[in-house]
Amino acid sequence: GSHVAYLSSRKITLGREKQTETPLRSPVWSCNEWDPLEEIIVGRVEGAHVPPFTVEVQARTMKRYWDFHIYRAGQPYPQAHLAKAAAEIETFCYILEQEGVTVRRPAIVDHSMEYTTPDFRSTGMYAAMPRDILLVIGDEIIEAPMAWRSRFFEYRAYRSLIKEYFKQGARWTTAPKPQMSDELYDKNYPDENDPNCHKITDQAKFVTTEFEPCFDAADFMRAGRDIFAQRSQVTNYSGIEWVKRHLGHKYNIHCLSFEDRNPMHIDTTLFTIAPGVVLSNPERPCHQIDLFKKAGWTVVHPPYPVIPDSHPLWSSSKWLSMNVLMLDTKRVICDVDEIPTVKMFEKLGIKPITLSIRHANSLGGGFHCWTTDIRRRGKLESYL
Ligand code: DAV
Repeated sequence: GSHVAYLSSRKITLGREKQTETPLRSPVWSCNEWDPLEEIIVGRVEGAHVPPFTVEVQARTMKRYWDFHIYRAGQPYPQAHLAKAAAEIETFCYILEQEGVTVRRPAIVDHSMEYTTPDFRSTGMYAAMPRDILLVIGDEIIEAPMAWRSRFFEYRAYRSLIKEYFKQGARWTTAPKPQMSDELYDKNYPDENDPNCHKITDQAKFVTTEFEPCFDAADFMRAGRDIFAQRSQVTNYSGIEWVKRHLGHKYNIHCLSFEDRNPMHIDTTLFTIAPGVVLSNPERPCHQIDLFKKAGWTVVHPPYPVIPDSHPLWSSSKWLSMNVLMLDTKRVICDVDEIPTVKMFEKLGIKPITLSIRHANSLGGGFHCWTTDIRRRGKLESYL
């Protein structure tokens, strides 16, 4: 009797020791954009739908693509184009695997389904850009609240993956769900042809208000203990404040601003590619660039993109050319046709691994947008 009791109490003690001394090693770990990449999520083309042309989508859409969005709202993107994009993304996954990276994919979800909340009604968009929605900080996955109504339920495509990572030891947070009621949007926001457009954006006005916190994960750029954020069309100040308070004293969140009339996602504007090296978009100067210079960082201005005007980019600028994916500080995935950018990396002593995802670019993202880090080998460090 006593022998059994002894064994079982010892078991309990051992169990406790195990919990405190060797916590589960999280499968999720990424602190910056350049540590050696081990595992990644690559987005999906399948099921992509054009979002309803709401005020927040319109604010970010170039006039030449308004008709496209108005006629196709709630419909699939052109099928022949999607087929090409899907093939490009399969090749991208294959190349990543060849480079030793484990590739995971979101689920296939019906984004055409209409949903109604007490505050709004919409159809969905896609699960193409995991960088927009999943913010990985250390061992934690944060699901961003988003700001487009068409992206409210986008997290669903990632839930089976996230639950798997959670079971294996990752931390998992979902930021406060916004209501996305009319108060979150400035319905009088001027479009790019409005003569008041420049005046208003110069006063730092955006299509989203401060009604409630909202942010997209892609408005954050990680460099260890320093994280760079921007107020954009989809990330408001209270959204940045939420991230700051949530992460606490271990991290410095720097709110940066740029010469950019229509900001959305920082990764075509400012990109930390290595310890002490930052790409800064020459067309969108950073008002706080001295922060990097004073810390001894090298500020590199990447060359202008060369993608022709004839190629449709329905939801982004051409600066996807600098939206690259670092496999480590010596290897980068970049666009085969963006030759000036390829040459820039070669000059920096970084080996370009090139391919084209031009049809996938049309959906609004480059290699960085199309992915999100799950695991990079490295430590949480201070580089600034
Ligand atoms: O430069 O238009 C593209 C969005 C990247 N996720 C731009 C931002």
